[in-house]
This record gives sequence, C-alpha cells and structure tokens, in this order.
Amino acid sequence: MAFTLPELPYAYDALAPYMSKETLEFHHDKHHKAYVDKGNELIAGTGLENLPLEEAMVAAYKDKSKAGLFNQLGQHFNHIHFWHWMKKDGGGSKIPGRLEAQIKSDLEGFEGFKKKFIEGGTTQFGSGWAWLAMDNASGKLEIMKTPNGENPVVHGKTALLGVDVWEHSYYIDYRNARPKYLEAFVDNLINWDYVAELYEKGPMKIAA
Ligand code: MN3
Repeated sequence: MAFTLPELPYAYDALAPYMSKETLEFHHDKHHKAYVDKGNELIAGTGLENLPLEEAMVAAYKDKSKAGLFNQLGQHFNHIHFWHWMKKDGGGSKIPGRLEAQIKSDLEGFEGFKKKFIEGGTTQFGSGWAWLAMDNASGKLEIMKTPNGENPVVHGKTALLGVDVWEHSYYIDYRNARPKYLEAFVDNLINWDYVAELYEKGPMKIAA
C-alpha cells in the first residue's frame, strides 16, 4: 500500500496573506511530495510496507537503522495533519467547549497556550515542529517541541496541533521572522474544529 500525497483541503490562495499561494505550492507540491516519494522508496523491502502509516512510523523511529525512513514517514504524517490544522479565517481564542476548558486548566487558558506554543516554536533550534499534545497516560495537555520529523506520537503522546517551523514553511512570507509567522498561525490560521475533532477522539493508540 503505497503512500500518496493528499490534496490540500482548500485552494492554494485560501490562507493568504498569512500563508501565501507560493509557500503552499512549494510546501505541498514539492516538500510534502518528496517525503511521500522518498518514503515509498525507502520502505520497500523493510517489512513495514503493509502497516498503516502511524505504525510504520513508530516502528521506523524505534529502529535506529531506519532513521532515514523515519524522517520521511514522520514528515508525511506531520504534513497530512498540518494542512488540516489551518483554515481560512481561522485562529484566535474561539475554541470548542470541552477543549477550551482543558486548555484553561492545563495551560492557563488561550493566552497561556499561545505564549508557550510560540515560545516552543521560536526556541526549537533549527528545523522542527511545535505541538499541542495530549499525554496518552495522564490525558494532560502540554506544549512540546521536536526536531526534524519527530512528533508527539513517537513519544507516546497524541498530536492535537502542530506547527511546522522548518524554514520552507515561512521563509517566503516572513523571511527570518519565525515569531511573526507563529503569531500569524495562532491568530489567523489554526483550525480549532480539526484540533477539537482529534481531541474528542482521545489518545491515539498505536499497535506496538
Ligand atoms: Mn514542512
């Protein structure tokens, strides 16, 4: 079962001016496509070919000889969700009820979330991601940052929201101003309905 590049859930110009058509064309059509193509190439003959993406990704992460494969599968997973974590006229503090209540108790509300999430993305040195994650054991919400293609899933947590802080995600629109990109993401792009949908599903169980 080969991995395939999903289409964007909106038009290429839908997120402008916060994320331009040019950024989405490069990011989706070139970068995400390369992870899919390289992932399909590297997974051949590993015995992981027939697993669902999430299981193959965790298995590749645990096997250090498969670090190259993990990078592609991690990034494929991250980007599948990343496109849905944004929408036109998104962002801000209008968060669906139950999720809002837990953000209030675990992260000091929207303002606490925003501060920690932007701080996570800003201080991730080099390429990587910042996350709103749920710990699978405690159910608690937390902010994380990870390098390269890593994500909360490989650390036993559920990824509720992630922001790509690789330069390819913001350099065309914001140049080196990563904090400005992160602020625009939080204030104008987050698709809270999709975040809430993942939240309501609860901890992501991955067969080991
Ligand atoms: Mn990317």
